[in-house]
Amino acid sequence: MSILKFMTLGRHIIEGEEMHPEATGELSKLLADLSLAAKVISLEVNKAGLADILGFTGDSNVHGEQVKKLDVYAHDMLIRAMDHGGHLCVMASEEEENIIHIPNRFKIGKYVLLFDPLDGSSNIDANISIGTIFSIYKRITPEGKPGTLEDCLQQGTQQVAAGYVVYGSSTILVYTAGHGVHGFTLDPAFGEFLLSHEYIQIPKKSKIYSINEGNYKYWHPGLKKYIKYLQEEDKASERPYSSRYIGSMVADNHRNLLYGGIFMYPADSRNPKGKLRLMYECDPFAFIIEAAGGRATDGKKRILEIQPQSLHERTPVFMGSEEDVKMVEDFMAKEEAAETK
Ligand code: AHM
Ligand code: MG
Repeated sequence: MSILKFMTLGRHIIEGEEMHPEATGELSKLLADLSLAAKVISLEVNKAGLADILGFTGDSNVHGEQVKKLDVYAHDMLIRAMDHGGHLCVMASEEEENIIHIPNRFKIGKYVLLFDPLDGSSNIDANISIGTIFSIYKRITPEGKPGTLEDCLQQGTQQVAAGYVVYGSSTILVYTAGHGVHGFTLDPAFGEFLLSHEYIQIPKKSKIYSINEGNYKYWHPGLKKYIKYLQEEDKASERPYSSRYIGSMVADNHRNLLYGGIFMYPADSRNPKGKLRLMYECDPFAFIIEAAGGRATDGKKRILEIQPQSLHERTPVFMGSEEDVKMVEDFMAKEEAAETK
């Protein structure tokens, strides 16, 4: 990886918005506020082994899972960084059951922010990469008033920007605002995100699959056949594939974006909707992966076209290199067709 042209994230965002004469600069400021939150969270994540911050808080989140202190920290930090900029009308976080209002004392803006403050947090104690995921929409309710649940429950196609920050061997922020997918590496000395991955394009076909194979027994028969197919030997189609599963979707998808790959969190007989959340995890990644030339579906339907019914709903997901995602869809469709005969 080389740092390109000493282009800071701030300048890149402004130049991107300048390509649209109608732009007000508000989105740029919103993204700049987000990058500040990312820097602060990154600092805290890097100190996790030193500070007395590891371990459970003892609380559970809205999904009944135990919450680690860093999740809470990241959630609070994002709210603190974003609630007073004057650009947002409402927020929602994976860590909070209801929508998050902008306090009365601050200006109400026209954008909506949804985020997963720290995804993959079960990995924190083992020093494995984790990440922040965000998604930005324009409000659909009248301006000037507080935003509502309706503003949050929009189809993923309506996103105006989405991104993620991966806290790994370095901290990288990747975003798209409609003109390509770009990655910026945080220089810890300057405290600046510098352009390191310009116009990321995901390879159309890959040699990597990411799925929790421990759940094999519970999968759709078509998915079982697909995974077995990937494990067979065939030079022409570059099989067997490699299996890579970090258990942290930000890290798995980041690698797949760069090298090619398919990431799957399917429905199974125990969890008919899968595990991952449509609004905080799947929609933003679907937006980024499609913008990079990839594909993201629930096995049948485009993730971005799913109409959310509730804030924390889940969806099965297959995303990454286009040909690989199409192939798993074909395997499952064929199996279903055979079953209905
Ligand atoms: P989280 O939001 O509670 O951190 O869970 C999401 C994470 C994803 O990052 C990851 O892909 C998945 O859960 C792993 O789940 P599993 O351990 O069931 O394979
Ligand atoms: Mg999550």
